[in-house]
Amino acid sequence: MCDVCGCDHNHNHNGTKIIDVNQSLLKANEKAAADNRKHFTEGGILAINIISSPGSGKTTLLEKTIDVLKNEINIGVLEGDIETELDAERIRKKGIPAIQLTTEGACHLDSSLVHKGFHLLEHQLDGKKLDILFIENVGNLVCPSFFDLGEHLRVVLISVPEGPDKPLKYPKALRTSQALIISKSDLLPYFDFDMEKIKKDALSLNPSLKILVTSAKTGEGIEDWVDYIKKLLATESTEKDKKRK
Ligand SMILES: Nc1nc2c(ncn2[C@@H]2O[C@H](COP(=O)(O)OP(=O)(O)OP(=O)(O)O)[C@@H](O)[C@H]2O)c(=O)[nH]1
Ligand SMILES: [Mg+2]
Repeated sequence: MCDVCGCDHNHNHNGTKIIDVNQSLLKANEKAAADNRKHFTEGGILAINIISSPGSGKTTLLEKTIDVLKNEINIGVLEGDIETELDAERIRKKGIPAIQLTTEGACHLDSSLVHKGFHLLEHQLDGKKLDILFIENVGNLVCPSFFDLGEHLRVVLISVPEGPDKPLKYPKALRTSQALIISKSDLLPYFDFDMEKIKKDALSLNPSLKILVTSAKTGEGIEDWVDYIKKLLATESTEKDKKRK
């Protein structure tokens, strides 16, 4: 059950109480998120939280990213889903350690689940240090926006078939992310998709948003995405070195 949007909720409730409970849950989540972030930063791990509607291409993008990066960068993955191990199995097939976090009904991950998942993942690493932790959130463009997981980077995917109106309809996802990936660009010939409009609307909500257009099918934009992550990784390491001095 989701504590934020109330999906799966019994609607016969007193609104004030629900808001009180939700605010304390969000506060508890923020504290756990700060702890996670500190832990990742101290461990030299870049944590990336990927959010989108179901089926926008999160796992496929991860598979492509792993293909490009796995020989030079140590990657671990936490997979969020309501049910099944399917996405974690896809990642493990690539030779990458992955833990499936099943939320049993909740439509988002929270920081305490990520904390637990990360410690389970550590057991699979045989003492190897991770460079990047990808966290694939539950497919949902609403609730994951409210939950900081302790990531350094939040990426939102919107795929071409979903339509260019999504930024304005789901503004919180755009406002809380640092990067937008417009995925499935190979499908542009088959949809009325106004690329200029989606970019303009997204930037009107978040002027510093990094926007990438990708296709896991043709490979368009994958190199730009990988370069973007590598630059962030280098910046994180430089910042850490500066602090050490
Ligand atoms: N044409 C095309 N199809 C894609 C692309 N990326 C993913 N798909 C397809 O879209 C479907 C969903 O992809 P997933 O990667 O499983 O999507 P997801 O966001 O991880 O889905 P959930 O985890 O269920 O939310 C699959 O059939 C993919 O093959 C792309 O770039 N182009
Ligand atoms: Mg997936």
